[in-house]
Amino acid sequence: MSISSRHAELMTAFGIDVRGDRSVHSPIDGTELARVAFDDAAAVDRKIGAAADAFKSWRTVPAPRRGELVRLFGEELRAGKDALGRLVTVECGKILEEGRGEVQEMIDICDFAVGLSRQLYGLTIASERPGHRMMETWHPAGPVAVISAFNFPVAVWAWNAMLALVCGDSVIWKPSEKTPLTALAVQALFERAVAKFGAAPPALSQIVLGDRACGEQLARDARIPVVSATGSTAMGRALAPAVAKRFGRAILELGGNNAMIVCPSARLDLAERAILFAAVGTAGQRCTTLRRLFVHESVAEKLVDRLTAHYARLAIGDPLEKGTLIGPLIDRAGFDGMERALARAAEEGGRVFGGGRVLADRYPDAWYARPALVRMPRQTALVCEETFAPILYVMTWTDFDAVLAEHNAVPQGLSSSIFTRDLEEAERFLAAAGSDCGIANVNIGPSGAEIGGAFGGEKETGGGRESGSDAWKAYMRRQTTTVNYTNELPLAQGIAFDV
Ligand code: UN1
Repeated sequence: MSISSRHAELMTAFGIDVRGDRSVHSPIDGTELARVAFDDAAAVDRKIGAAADAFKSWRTVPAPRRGELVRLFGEELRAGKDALGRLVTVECGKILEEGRGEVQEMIDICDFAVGLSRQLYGLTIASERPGHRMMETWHPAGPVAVISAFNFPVAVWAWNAMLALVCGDSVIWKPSEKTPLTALAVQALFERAVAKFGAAPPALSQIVLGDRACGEQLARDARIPVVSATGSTAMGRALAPAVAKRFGRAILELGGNNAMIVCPSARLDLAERAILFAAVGTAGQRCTTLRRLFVHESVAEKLVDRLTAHYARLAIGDPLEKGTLIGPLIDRAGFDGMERALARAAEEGGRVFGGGRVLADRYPDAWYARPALVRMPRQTALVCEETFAPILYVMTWTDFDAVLAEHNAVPQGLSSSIFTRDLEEAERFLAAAGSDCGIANVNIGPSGAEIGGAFGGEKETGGGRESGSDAWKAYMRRQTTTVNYTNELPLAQGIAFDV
């Protein structure tokens, strides 16, 4: 049975129109799942216009009422968790457990956003003028574009869109061209919530399907004040100037090159589990994937031996099958990138364990790779690059200051972690001169963040923050107001201006 007929009922369940001209393939076995139609530039333009219209009425709906729509959507997600989680697995190849986890992440951000819809706090500020009140109010910003990547095809949209919706913004979503079906399924669930809600403006949240040109069109369009983009650093480098040129706001979540420092006092059993989940989970295709491991010399042999034993028997295979821990890479380009990196690692003095294609007989049109563990003599130029594949570079250290410097000596700054039971080491890692990343964890790995915290990172990761904490502020415009309730008109700074 071909996978397309195996999963036809998923397409039907979400009412996905499969009759376009662009093929969508499952990375599980390469067969065609559906065909979708891309939006041309004129269609994208019309959708932006519709989003601008939707914004005009949505911004006047009280925020707690906007939260009610998000609450209803959260209920649709709960009801559809299994089916959507399965579609995530089928379309992007992550294991079912993680596909369902991704939908859970959407549900979590819905709950967060519902609570937020009764907050969106401003400030009152002391005025220097008598009889004056100063305050700060957060207003809806406008249509928000969300450009998302294949590896988290639905959750990352939800982090952005749920905040944007309660903030009073409309949303235009350009999913990765590799994963349009999950986006269409989410849209179907969203429309069910809209139908129950009753009074949402049409085009409140829309999808545009397209490639790079479509993303660039969104970036250029001044009707979209906020563009949130997740993907490679190269993508961000191309997109951000287009947004900046028209003074839009870009929220960027780009490459990561996340590390872990393992100290002599670390609980190695916990470190081992954290390393495995973070390095080989999602087949190394998370922006938070662990890519650099710095192990103290005194525990290096022991830990690396244990890891090597695990790497030798990792369950690689069909991500829909129970027991599989590592599914396929998204496509051939992903696999080729991994091969190239491993060849270079060997040239730069690395000892490579693992790597290479597996299951090619069973899945000639899919790209399963054995995760690789690479002992590097030092942090070479290659190690400073992000290769979006399951490659873990292992290096040893003896001096804490030196390893901290090495840790920070890469262009990316997303996530980081330390395993230690030494309070000083932990605190130094978290201090101003410690990890320079947006996320810094102690005794857990760098991936698998909860939605309650702000998510994002520094340097080439792009500086954006999404999801929890006060990330919502990026989806609103700030207004400072001073009100005079007297019969005088004193000027600030005591300026006399008598006319
Ligand atoms: C991503 O890979 O783009 O922290 C997002 C994590 C997930 C999100 C990853 N919650 O690993």
